[in-house]
Amino acid sequence: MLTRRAALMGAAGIAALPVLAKAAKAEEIMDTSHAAPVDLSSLKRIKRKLVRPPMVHEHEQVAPAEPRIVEFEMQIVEKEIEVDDGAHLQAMTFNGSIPGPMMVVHEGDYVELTLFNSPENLMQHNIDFHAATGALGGGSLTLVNPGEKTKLRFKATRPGTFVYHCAPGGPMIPWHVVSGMAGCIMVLPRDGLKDPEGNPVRYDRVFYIGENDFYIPKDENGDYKRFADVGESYPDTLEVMNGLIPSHVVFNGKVGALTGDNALHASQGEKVLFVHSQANRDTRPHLIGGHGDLVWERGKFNNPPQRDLETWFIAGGSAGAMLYEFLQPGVYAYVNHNLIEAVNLGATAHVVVEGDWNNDLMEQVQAPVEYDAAYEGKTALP
Ligand SMILES: [Cu+2]
Repeated sequence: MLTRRAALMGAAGIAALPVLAKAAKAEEIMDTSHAAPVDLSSLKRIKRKLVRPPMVHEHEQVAPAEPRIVEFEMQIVEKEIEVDDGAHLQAMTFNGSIPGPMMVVHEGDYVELTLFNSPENLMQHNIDFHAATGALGGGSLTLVNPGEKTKLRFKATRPGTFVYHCAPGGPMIPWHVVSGMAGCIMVLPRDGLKDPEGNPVRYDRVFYIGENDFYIPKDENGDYKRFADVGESYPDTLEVMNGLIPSHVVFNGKVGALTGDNALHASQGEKVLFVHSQANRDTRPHLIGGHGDLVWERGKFNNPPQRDLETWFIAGGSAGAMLYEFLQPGVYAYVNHNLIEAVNLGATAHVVVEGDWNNDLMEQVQAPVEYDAAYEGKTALP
């Protein structure tokens, strides 16, 4: 382990040194070994295998029984990804994906996560759950060196969608987050979601959209720089990060991750729950051609959802949820409605919906055709 850590310090440069020292100290302060033991032996255990976003693992919308201990495993993977043509990011990821996989439990359940920091990695990592209580969201109990694993259990006491992210200390925190280390957990009410009147709400599918701002440095010719590993990428990336102007703003790790051949699919009449997280920066999702039927803008299910929103707000460091029943077939664009970020920087997804067109909701009464400007159209002007 010492060799790995020494290698890391060499690679990341002296800038990272005090930060690592600080992180290690925080870990030492958090000694919980003298706390009274808790007996959870009567609780049922269930294992959930995490899947790659935008998909979400199998789960019940209404909890079937008493609270359970829900076991998850995640592996931290540092790897290079191509965010756009010629734009490579030395990424840090939960389970190899950006965003990290979405976890689903019910209020009152216990989340038990085994976190593996792969021996091929260079960095220390941990996990801070916004859904958890104490120890910096679990961050100060989960700091692992490359080649180490740890297991954390926390009780999911508040229903809602919550971000989780890596937070190993000091400037490592924003860097790991904007390198991809963030995901989301959804804690459902035990009896499922409800509309503003308290009536049960069910969804037919869930899509998990994780939005990221990336800060990829350029060389003197204006080309994106490519680095040998995360450590080497740090000093230049830090400079771009501190300018607060992202090179990319994307959904699910790269430009085009959810468009074209990678588009999301749904059917007319299906109710789709969109969970949207942004761990670092504010955003404003909008479904072009649709609406937010029910929107838990701040993602917390004890608050009644808002109806019929056109655009909603996800505060940086949070996850929100929106439910929409698709009424028309066709291609919908789900965007960050800062349209520069959506179109020029990457934050766009497509939803392809199968079904039969409803002329009552919309009809093309006249297809585009040339007209005689000498006679027509004049009366349209004021
Ligand atoms: Cu990390």
